[in-house]
Amino acid sequence: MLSSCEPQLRLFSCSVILLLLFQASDAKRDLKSACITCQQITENFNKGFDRTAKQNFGGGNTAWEERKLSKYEKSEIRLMEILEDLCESSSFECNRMVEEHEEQFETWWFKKKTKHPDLHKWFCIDAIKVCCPKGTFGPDCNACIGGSERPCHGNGVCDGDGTRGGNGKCSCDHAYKGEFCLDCIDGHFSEVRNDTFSLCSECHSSCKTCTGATNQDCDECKEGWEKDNQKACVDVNECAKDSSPCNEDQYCLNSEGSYSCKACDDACTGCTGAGPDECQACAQGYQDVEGTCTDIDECSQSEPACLKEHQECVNNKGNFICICASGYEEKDGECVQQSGWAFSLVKTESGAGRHEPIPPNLSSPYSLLVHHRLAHKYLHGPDSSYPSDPLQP
Ligand SMILES: [Ca+2]
Ligand SMILES: [Ca+2]
Repeated sequence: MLSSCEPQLRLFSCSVILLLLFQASDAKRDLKSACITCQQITENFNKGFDRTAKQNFGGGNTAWEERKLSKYEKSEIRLMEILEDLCESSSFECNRMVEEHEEQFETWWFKKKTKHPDLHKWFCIDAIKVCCPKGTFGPDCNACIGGSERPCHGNGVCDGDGTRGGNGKCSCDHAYKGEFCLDCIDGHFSEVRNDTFSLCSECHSSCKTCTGATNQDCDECKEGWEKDNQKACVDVNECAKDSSPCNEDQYCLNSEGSYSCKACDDACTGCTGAGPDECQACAQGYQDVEGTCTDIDECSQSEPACLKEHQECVNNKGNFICICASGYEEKDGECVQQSGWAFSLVKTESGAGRHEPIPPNLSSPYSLLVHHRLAHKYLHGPDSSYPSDPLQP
């Protein structure tokens, strides 16, 4: 029993169990990622090989330098320089793989390089067996579905292709489906098809399914399209139907395979298109002027629009408003002479803003000093004396 274990032993047992669980769940992914790591290592090896070819050559061409160079070319020093730069220091898996197989690199460098110049094949596939040749997958490097020459018949990606992992099944490219990626998906038709080759092309945009490329080759039309006399799929004009599919304050705009509803102009009550000249009737506050619904200027009619005393009329699009004239304010629905003080954000001499009381009918531009004198009297009474600095009373 674990509970009867010595603490150290218990810790050890737990670690082993966790490690086994971890390994089991990650084994499948590891097989693929180990190959990717190995691939990167061999790519970096080739880069390092090119880099060191230039590095230790001073550019001279004396016999001594050339002898030195040829000695360096196949030297252990050069191998070590290449091995040093194979992995990012943060990549645990890469560094582990290089350390674990350092001897393999030496073997290849000194004995196998001439006969087996492809390091990826020699190292990743044949020596440490973490990769497979292209078009094959899994522990035994079996051929992908569709064969190793053209996995998935050239229309998809084979799971685990080139690694010791995966299951060899195909993820088909767009337009293809089926275990072998030879069938066409909906909206596509087969141009060429035999046991090993398939070419699927897109149907005409009006077809749901089809046998060819034009709108006459549709088996079935897409929504928004219908067959005409020649059995071709053509656009349905939704806007020409007896009952419009749009709301009353919208007009209908037909499009290929669809339609849209757009808002009428503000000047219209119902419309047949965009703008105030496409109205079925003019909205309230507008009148027809030569076929265009135009705002009525209520303020310039012979009959005054605003009837109360001291009112002014302001025209707006589609309506008008009555406001109290300058110096008057609204009180209980009437315009009465302004008596109170308003507060306004004014700019002080220092450039800052502050709320100051302003007297009624004070028209700008006005003297800041006069304003402050008035403000001071408002705050401290009409008989108060005015301080020297208006901004710091
Ligand atoms: Ca349409
Ligand atoms: Ca108006």
